[in-house]
Amino acid sequence: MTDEATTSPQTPIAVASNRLPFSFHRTSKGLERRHSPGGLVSALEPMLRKRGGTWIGWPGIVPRPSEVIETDGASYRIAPVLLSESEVTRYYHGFSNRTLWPLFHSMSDRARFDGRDYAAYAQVNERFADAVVESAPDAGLIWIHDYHLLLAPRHIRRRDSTTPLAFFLHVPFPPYDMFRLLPWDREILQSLLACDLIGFHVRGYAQNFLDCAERVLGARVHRDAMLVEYGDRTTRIDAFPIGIEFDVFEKLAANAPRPREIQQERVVLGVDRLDYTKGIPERIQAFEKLLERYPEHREKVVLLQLAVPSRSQVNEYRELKREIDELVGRVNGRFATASWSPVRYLYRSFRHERLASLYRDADVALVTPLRDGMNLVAKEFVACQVADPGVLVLSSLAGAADTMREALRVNPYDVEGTAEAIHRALEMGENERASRIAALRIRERRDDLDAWTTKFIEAATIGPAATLPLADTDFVAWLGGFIDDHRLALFLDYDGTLTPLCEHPDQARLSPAMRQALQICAKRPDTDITIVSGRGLAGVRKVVGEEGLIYAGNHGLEIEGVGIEHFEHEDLIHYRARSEALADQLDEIASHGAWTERKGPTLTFHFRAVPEPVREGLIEDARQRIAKAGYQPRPAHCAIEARPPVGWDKGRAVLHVLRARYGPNWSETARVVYVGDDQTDEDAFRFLAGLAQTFRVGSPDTPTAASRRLPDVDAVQSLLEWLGRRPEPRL
Ligand code: ADQ
Repeated sequence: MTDEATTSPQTPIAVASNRLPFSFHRTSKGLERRHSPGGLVSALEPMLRKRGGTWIGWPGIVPRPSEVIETDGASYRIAPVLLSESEVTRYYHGFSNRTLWPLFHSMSDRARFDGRDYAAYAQVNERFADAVVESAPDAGLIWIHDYHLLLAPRHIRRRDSTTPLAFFLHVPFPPYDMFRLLPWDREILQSLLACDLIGFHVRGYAQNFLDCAERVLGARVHRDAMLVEYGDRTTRIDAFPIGIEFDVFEKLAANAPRPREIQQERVVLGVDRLDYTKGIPERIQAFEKLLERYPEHREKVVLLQLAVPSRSQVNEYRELKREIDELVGRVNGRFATASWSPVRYLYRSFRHERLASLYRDADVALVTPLRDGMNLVAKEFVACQVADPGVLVLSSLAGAADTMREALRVNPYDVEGTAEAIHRALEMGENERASRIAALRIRERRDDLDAWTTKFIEAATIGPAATLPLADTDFVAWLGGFIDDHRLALFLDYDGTLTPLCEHPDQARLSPAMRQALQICAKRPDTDITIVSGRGLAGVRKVVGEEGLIYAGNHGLEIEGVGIEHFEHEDLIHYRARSEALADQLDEIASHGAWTERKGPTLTFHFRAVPEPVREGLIEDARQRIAKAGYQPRPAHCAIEARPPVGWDKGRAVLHVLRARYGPNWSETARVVYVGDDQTDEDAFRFLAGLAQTFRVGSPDTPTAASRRLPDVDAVQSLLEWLGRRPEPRL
């Protein structure tokens, strides 16, 4: 893909969303292509039509062998992603619409968590990612849309590291307390943070995302600059409130004939996809309350509710339809007269021309979702007010409420309050109506769809955001309150943590600056340092060479140092001789630069220098020999450790040090910080979860149980420097 950092307005864009702008339906005459309903398509189709590029998406049907998915006729390329029936069930109806949709709308009681749905979702997302990379090699920007494709960015980034990659979420991003219900919260955040830019409708959602990145992943978050640093990437986070094609709706409204649905009564209009987030039952109840409280509206006002069918395979949606049918029946049964029915409910899709005339001629638009990313209906209504101005009643829980301040705000759960707002809207004088609508129209005309896409694309292609160097404020935020007035028990791995990883362990030396930082910490009377290494005890002592520390060698099987008695795991005695014999056996296969490090009761088989083609075979051979000798083969950095199966690891070693040093109630005395970069440090991270602040050094791609990450050895040095100069506690 292109290397260019910036994108001219003509640069083709790859857009990926669950749905293509049209979907296919099986009819007696074969497959029929229909415009896809919903806000996302309304938003993106005009943009691609104008700019060109590729749209990657699912055509909405599982074709039979004889059926052809016809993708001609658009002014941009279409790349369909085909799904099997079971993928549609699990990825789309399942994880997307039964897990993410309700959860992201903060309706957790409706959310279902099923590992099989998630697995299918992950697999389908990978397929979308492949389709993006393969079908749009010329793209200057890859723009992924919405909650169906949260896991796509990470796969795309793996295959293409240079093209600007951006994500826009059309639904709300939930608060931390809601988001963390998701068993796959980390995976989703990690994937999104492969992007250069993540856009949300409003600032509140962006702030929720920042909270989650910080609290779930331990990422570094800059709230003022709206940046998230995670591993080696910095991602911009921002609010981009979506707009509509204002002039198109305005023109449609100016030219459309009077709709036959509107007769002599005054009209309160609702227009929605049939969805439980849209608050349709609550709205009908509010209208019922209006008629109850203000009888003067009877026979003079109707609620005209249009609902476009949506997700009818999902049970909740079928139930909702039944619920609405019953409610409409109840209200009509209660108030209808021979010449008037209060609620007119039309369950179908309308063409834009018809919608525009209904918006124009309605007296009140009732846009009362229980939660909504933005809500385009509110904006379309405003654009269509070209004649007698109507009144917009808007839910404060829609993203649109953030900017559409001049609307009458309601809490949709407050049925009485909503009834009052409808009454007020119906009674409002022309001057007030005109003033409110004029202000709304000025904003929506200015912040239209074109302005939105331009602003988003500009932000997405501005070039990578700089990573700010770690500052004291970061360490204060992470550790200040945690350590507070306690002693600090600091545990540090050596290779890859205090020194960069080297070809040969002998080359891994402490830099003078790192040594100085270590010495300053070690001198503090309130700090105890333990070096926990996979090296043998004598080896690690020698290479660090500092007095006044505790050393734990062989992953903590041997421990000695200030303030504690020498410790050696009781079973080790049986392994010293066996370890030598195993090392001899491994030496027999140590070709192509592989070698065996003898560390007393344990050993490490290094294969960093071994060329790829022979590596796999060699590793397998070594693993087998290690296992046969009664050791556990454990993966390490370009090496395999042979560990005695004695049920001991770095985690248990840390606990041993803490108890030996501070007694069984060590947590009253000391606060524990552990920093490591290796797979073997994961034992300590898991063990110390909840007991310590743990830092994993290195690539963001490696899964970790640590509470935070540090990008590299330099960051470890900054941490030590801060620990060395932090204020003395009142011990
Ligand atoms: P949706 O949940 O689909 O979109 P919304 O923004 O209201 O919600 O858009 C609905 C679209 O469908 C509008 O363009 C409307 O005109 C159209 N529509 C509704 N009823 C119709 C009917 N009976 N016939 C024909 N058309 C109908 C998601 C998010 C929103 C976000 C958008 C865009 O849930 O919060 O605003 O994406 O980002």
